[in-house]
Amino acid sequence: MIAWGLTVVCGFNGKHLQLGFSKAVSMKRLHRFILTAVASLTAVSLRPQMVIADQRPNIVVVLADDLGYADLGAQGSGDIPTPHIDSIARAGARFTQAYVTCPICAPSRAGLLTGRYQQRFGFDDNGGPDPEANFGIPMSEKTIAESLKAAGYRTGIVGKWDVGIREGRRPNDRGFDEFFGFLPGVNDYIRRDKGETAGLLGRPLTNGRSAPIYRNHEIVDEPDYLTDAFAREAVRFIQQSDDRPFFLFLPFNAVHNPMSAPKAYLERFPNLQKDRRIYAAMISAVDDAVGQIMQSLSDRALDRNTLVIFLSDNGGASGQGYAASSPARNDPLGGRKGTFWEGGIRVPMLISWPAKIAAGQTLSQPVSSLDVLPTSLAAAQARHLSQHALDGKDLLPLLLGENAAAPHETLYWRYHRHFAIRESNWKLIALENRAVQLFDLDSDIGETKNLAQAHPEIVRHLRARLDQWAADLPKPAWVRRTVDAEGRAQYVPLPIYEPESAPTP
Ligand SMILES: [Ca+2]
Repeated sequence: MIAWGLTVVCGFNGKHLQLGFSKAVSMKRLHRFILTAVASLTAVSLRPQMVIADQRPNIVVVLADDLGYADLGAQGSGDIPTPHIDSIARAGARFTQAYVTCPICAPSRAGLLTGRYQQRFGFDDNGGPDPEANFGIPMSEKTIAESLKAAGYRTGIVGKWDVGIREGRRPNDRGFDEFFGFLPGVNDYIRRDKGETAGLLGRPLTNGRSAPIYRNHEIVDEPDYLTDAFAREAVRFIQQSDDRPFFLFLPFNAVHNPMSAPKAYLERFPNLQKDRRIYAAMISAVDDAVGQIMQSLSDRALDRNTLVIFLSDNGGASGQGYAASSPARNDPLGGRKGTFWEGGIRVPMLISWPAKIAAGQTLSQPVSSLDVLPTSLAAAQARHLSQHALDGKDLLPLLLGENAAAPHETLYWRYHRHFAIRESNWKLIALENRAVQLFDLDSDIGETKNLAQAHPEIVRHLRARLDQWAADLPKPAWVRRTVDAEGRAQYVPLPIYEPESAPTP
């Protein structure tokens, strides 16, 4: 690959803006050009065309599913080593207070992909088992992939889509050039007939619920353990990179139910009990996948100029009711997936970009999955196609050490008629038909002491902020339903409703 040209670097408020346009000229293309010129016996003055090397970074966003807050080496896990995922933190920054916008999968992913609170477009809930007409990110919203594609990026997604089933709402319809993965929120990790030979342990889904694996619009046969298959396809996407920078979104379904892992990963954890062992093996497979991706970037000398973001779509699903089989750990946080306590919405978040971001940072400013889009677009110097105001913030000033101020004054959550809000050290949770709860996260990260009665003025202030935020929101565009044995639609409650979910007042 030969690139002639120059890079234009200019200051923007003393910041990091780099303008790059262009295309590198491949040897193949140059060779073809020379042959054509000679063959035509035309006198050609071979003069390198003046082009400008594209300095924009590649962007890789890795999203784990239901990962426990404590279940990475970088987060202090003592029994699940994750050296490859940890390497992102070592090479860049680890956020200790990163939030997602919902404690369940699909709404959280919709917020990340649009940079806007998903409630602004009625995406409050997961979809049901059927491809409901309304389910998905509406076309009135623009995704991160649509904007990066418009800016000249090659875009790919490998993994669990979960934000639209029907035609018109699928990855190839929403800005992704290439899609490998499945559409709904849950899937088996291995084809059932392959389970025995692969040494699969754990709990496959019931018959008939496995979702097809797609390569773009075609259903393909996938014999490998799904996390391994996603690693393979992510590496393939990187290896096929061309003159353009790329955006690779890698939303794993690991470590979501059903808990299952092949022997090769299970054997790494001989001393763990069964459920924790399977869960650890599933994380270890994700860690291997991240390792393969980082190696692939390194092999192509792309590692320094690639922005890598790792986070989970919600907290670990450990405990009673919702996903009892998941032995995730969210400590020291209280609550779990499906709740507004920190264990449901605070997630590990790691960001590296060795060419720009200093290594080894630990940042405690509250940030959000909403920030992935504006941060990525800022790094890519790309304009967002949406006409709507973003809720996410560009984290580059914070990551580059230019501005240590917390990017968000307030963070909000809504799930149907349940709400939460965080402002400075205060967190208020207002669940329907339940007494309001107020926690001081600085002194009580586990949310064990309800201070609502001790600080009525703070409760009033936060309620007013919540009301103000919620006033403009539409109603949820659909309600998640399932069908009972007699074919009747039934609402699927989340544990956010369960009285036992409540921490001790
Ligand atoms: Ca999830």
